[in-house]
Amino acid sequence: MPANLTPQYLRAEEKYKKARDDAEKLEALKEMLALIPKHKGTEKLQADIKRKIANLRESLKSKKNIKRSDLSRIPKEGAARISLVGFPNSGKSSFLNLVTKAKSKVAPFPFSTRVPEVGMMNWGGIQFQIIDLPPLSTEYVEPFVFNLIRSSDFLLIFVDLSTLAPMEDIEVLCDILKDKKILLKKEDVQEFGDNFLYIKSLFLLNKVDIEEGEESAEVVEEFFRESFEFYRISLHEFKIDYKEFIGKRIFESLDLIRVFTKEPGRKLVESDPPFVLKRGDNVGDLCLKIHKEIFEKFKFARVWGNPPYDGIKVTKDFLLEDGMIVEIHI
Ligand SMILES: Nc1nc2c(ncn2[C@@H]2O[C@H](COP(=O)(O)OP(=O)(O)OP(=O)(O)O)[C@@H](O)[C@H]2O)c(=O)[nH]1
Ligand SMILES: [Mg+2]
Repeated sequence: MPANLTPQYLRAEEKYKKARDDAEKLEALKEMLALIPKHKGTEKLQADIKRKIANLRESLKSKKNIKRSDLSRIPKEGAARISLVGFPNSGKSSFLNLVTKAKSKVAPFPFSTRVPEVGMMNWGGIQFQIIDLPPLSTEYVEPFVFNLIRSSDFLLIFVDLSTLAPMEDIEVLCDILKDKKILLKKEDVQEFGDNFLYIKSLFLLNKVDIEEGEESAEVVEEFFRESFEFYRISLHEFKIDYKEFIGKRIFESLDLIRVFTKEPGRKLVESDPPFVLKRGDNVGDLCLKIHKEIFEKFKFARVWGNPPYDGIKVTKDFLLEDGMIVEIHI
């Protein structure tokens, strides 16, 4: 049976042949399907168009998924990666904007953050990478959110004191993470086993400015006293002390130390950022951090710092402490 294709259909088919990408092809195919004369003679052709549409939709969907999962590929920068985790509206984006130069969208409605936003927070001369994440939810949460949480050295957990039940929120939040094999309670590690990841965290009880905010914070803290560390904040009445406290807690719980280096015979350049090392690292570790060649050519170092070291001569084994100044001789 003749197909009796119309000029309009043939034009749509031409569009399909000339389409530059899958999206254009899909548009043209949909047009072709709408314009094709519907009778027995075109049944095979109709089926063919429908199959092509289905295949293209599938391929476009998987391309879109790959793109979303790419969102977790954020290169690590600074001394540590800290992710902001919490339910919608708890203040994560407000926090990022207050402690870094980033400009994440803040809104009174939930789910305003859809993709991760990154900023660098300066604390004590070092930089922490802060990632503002889309909120957690009992509904679907995109996998990149958990991938970014897993790749973090520390989590700031935001608790909204203005919700009906902040304590329940905390329980649910922990369950959502546990479901993804992420633990916030150290004591849970033994119970759940090795394929769970424990990540250090600080719980920020936000919005203490609201009526009875302090009282609510008190109750939450009392209830979870054994399990988590809390800190009360109001991002509407932000204080620089918050940043100081939070930065120090992160720094200390990650067992980091800052070590300054100076050139032999020269004064310390105050503006030079310190090297960030782990507690327990020695002068040899510092050399390796600077360059392998420095480690290999190392003769001795001089160290200033507490307990009163006034340029004492040391070897690679010398244990470093936070704030020490080191002069390496090669
Ligand atoms: N009263 C009060 N409101 C706050 C405080 N911090 C944030 N808010 C408000 O809470 C709302 C949500 O703030 P966001 O910073 O967008 O919260 P979020 O956690 O990023 O929200 P999502 O992106 O949806 O996950 C905004 O209207 C803020 O102005 C606070 O300390 N006190
Ligand atoms: Mg947000």
